[in-house]
Amino acid sequence: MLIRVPPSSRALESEVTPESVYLSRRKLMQGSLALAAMAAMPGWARAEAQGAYADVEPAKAPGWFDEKLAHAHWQAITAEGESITPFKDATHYNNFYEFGTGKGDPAANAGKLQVEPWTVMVDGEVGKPGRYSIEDLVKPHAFEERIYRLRCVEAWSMVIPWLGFPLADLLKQVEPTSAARYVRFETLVDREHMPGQRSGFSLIDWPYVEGLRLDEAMHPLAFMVVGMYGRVLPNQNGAPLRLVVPWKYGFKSIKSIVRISLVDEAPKTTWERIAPNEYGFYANVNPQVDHPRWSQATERRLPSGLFSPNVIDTRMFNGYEEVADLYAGMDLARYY
Ligand SMILES: Nc1nc2c(c(=O)[nH]1)N[C@H]1C(S)=C(S)[C@@H](COP(=O)(O)O)O[C@H]1N2
Ligand SMILES: [Mo]
Repeated sequence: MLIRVPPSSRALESEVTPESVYLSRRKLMQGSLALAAMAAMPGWARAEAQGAYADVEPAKAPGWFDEKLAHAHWQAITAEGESITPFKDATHYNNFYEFGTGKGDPAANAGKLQVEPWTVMVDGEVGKPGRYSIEDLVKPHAFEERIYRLRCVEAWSMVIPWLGFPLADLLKQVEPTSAARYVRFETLVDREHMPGQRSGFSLIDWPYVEGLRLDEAMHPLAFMVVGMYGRVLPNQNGAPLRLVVPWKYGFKSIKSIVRISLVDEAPKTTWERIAPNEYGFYANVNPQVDHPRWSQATERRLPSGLFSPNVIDTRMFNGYEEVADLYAGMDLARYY
């Protein structure tokens, strides 16, 4: 009888290698020797050393970022059994309509955006309103690395190692008043550097707006992001400061934030304004509630191609079921 031996599981190799390289590299960086060596490096070299894959483009990061990076808590949250999406895919297949609606437009057009200096207006129902420099917003918080699944409403997904700190910590810093019930976020408007905002045909009434209920915003998984893949955030991914809410569809994870307001009513969000029957305020990942024009039961995990479509089942709350308590008693088909 002929026994066929598969040639060293070639099919899996491309998926497994990046994660193992990434993780072993990350472990190395946690060693005290590596940390000491890194502290002596100039910022850009340190950024390169942090680059986990060969394809991570090094970048010069602002001082506030490098200082925090040296003390980051690596892999504070991991994604069990998942392969990390290659940096190249995470930075060249983007949604950021301010730079155009094509998936390659943000990478092509975001490079010229000025992200330094950067300020964020904090207003509304807070004890400490004001225009904060990004340095002052970041200073009190330690960086964590969190490897999260990102599920776009368009039924594709990635696994991305983010760097940042809990949104709850930022909110506590500015002291919400007892009247605060929702958090509203706004993206930069810059018609000169954001070509999508110059288009006369855009559906979007700028700025891009997103929002969370205050208890959702305070959930420990809600994350303020300033970096990814061990380096500063690329412009196309929402530099210098974005939100990442891993249990919700990607459009909730608003990029390049310039304003955070604590408010008493649910803000009207960009996608609700465009198509309220298709995109709701909650936008929790839910395989049982389909988009009116397509199923949400499965997703294409990137990288995916014609011959390896890599389709997987979508999980309730994108697999972050610890958030279920936030929605106890709510009809999630109605509050989609
Ligand atoms: N300001 C702004 N934020 C945005 C978007 C956008 O068009 N503008 N697109 C959203 C969508 S639909 C997704 S899926 C994620 C994609 O994030 P990524 O490009 O870092 O993967 O960003 C979200 N944040
Ligand atoms: Mo999305």
